[in-house]
Amino acid sequence: MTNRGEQVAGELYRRIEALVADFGITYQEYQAALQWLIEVGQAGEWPLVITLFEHAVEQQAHKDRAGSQGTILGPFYLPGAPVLAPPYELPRRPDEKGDRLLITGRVLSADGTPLPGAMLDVWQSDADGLYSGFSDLPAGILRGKVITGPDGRFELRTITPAPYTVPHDGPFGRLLAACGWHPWRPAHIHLIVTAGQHEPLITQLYLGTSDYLDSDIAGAVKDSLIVHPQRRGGQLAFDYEFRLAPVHAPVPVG
Ligand code: MBD
Ligand code: FE
Repeated sequence: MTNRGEQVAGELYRRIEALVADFGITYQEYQAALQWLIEVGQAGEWPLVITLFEHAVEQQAHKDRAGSQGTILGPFYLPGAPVLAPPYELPRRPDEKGDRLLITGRVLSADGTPLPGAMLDVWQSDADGLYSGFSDLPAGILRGKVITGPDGRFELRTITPAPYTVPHDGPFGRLLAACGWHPWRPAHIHLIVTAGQHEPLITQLYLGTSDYLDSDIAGAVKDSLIVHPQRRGGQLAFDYEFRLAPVHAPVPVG
């Protein structure tokens, strides 16, 4: 028996050998690929490139999990966002662009039991598709934590995010252009929902009006994650229920 590392690395090696043979890869193409790999590293774009494969791992990891579907974490999560105070509103600039958006909903256990005191850690881009901490946006903008009330309910005010282009002015963008792929993700809001005795739910909610729902460059859209905000007065609003998988305590032995 060989170990798992050898099995996986060995298979990767054989698949690349086969790819070179099948496509008749030339020395020129090999040199170009080598140069591209080096430049991805120099530009600090590996986290971005690797994110494009996260959906495959996520689907594998959670295929048998009870409760709501989740999706990928992506490269722009920052731990340590503040717990906000009610009435919950993600920190924004006074002149923040975008439609006002009210998100209401509940956090439940997979069997429907409400989960009071659950936490939603939320982050999103602004109306120009920029994330604080990874752009010139002031630190902490459009990031924060919300706690559910006694019946598992929460309300959060924010603004609608815009579709997002992954950075495409560097080596990653050159690959996209060479392949004829667009660099867009549909408009989305990221959340990690946690509660005691339950598995964290890492997810994203996608605006049903957004472009690119069928062609997300990150391959991370699922039908159950698409929401359809309705106009209510001066704002958009939608409701969503998150159902978390219980963690089963190990059966004590003896
Ligand atoms: C994003 O905002 C994102 O969520 C992912 C997965 C990849 C690039 C940018
Ligand atoms: Fe994102």
